[in-house]
Amino acid sequence: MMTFHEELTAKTEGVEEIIRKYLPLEEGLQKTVFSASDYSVLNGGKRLRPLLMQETYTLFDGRGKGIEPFMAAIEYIHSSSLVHDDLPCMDNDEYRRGKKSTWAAFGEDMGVLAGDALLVYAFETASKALLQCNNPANVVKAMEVLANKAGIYGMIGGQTVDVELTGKALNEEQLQFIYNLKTGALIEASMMIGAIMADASAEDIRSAEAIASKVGVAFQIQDDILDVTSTTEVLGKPVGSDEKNNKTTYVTLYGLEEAKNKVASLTEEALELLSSLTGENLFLEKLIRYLITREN
Ligand code: GRG
Repeated sequence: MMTFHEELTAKTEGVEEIIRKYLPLEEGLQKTVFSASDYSVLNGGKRLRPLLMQETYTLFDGRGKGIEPFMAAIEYIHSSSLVHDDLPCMDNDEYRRGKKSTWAAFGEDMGVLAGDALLVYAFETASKALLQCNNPANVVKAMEVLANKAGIYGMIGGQTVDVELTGKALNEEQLQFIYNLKTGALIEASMMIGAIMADASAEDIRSAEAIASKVGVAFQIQDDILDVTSTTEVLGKPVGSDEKNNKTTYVTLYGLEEAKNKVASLTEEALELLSSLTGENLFLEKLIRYLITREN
């Protein structure tokens, strides 16, 4: 029997193939923007969001390849957000996943364009699910969730508040808002789309959203913890970036111990909700548990 880590590696490789398959070819007069986009996507992310999507799809008995364009699309959106997040006008980070960030490698202009390109290309890719699935209404519903959770009511909304309040002392409510939207929304989209494309009931889609919301906030708090406890080598980007950018995080607000406790309790709540569903997916349970112990 495979260990969890063997299974994780095998499944991540499968996801990697799907992400690669839908990427644009690096050709034509505009090839720089393709190169910058491909560079941003193909540099060794954990592929957590497409993995969560795939496993939620399986949990709700999803069959067939209709989920694949959405798995690629969610990773393109995630990559586009990282490309823009690293820009000089945002976090001004020159390294990401152990390599030059996109703007540092291709210039600030191409960084802006590659982020834009990936965001739009994600929707072009998602629309291809129509050819691979016999329920077009689910594709439209999944695309709406993708746009909603990535956009002004989701990630971009969260980033707006984050940018505007950087350097100010935040209260718990403001911090919750930022974490729910900036990080939580895309993880919610991942699990909801898995459920939608598996033709799950409205109630099950709501449960997937609730589970993902807890996983998303726990994931962001873990990110705050690693910014303080990890090393640049392990993390692939400079540690101490929150302090450098004068950011209030869960760790600065409540301390390391309390932050660790919060990650653990949110994870338990997510797992409890997951176990109350009819279907079962042991790998998904382990994946959610792994997120607390992850080191990068
Ligand atoms: C262009 C869609 C778009 C948005 C622009 C910049 C921005 C608005 C949003 C930034 C959102 C952001 C950077 C949230 C942080 C989320 C987070 C914890 C990212 C780290 O994710 P991992 O650990 O990264 O999954 P890997 O490298 O494994 O992919």
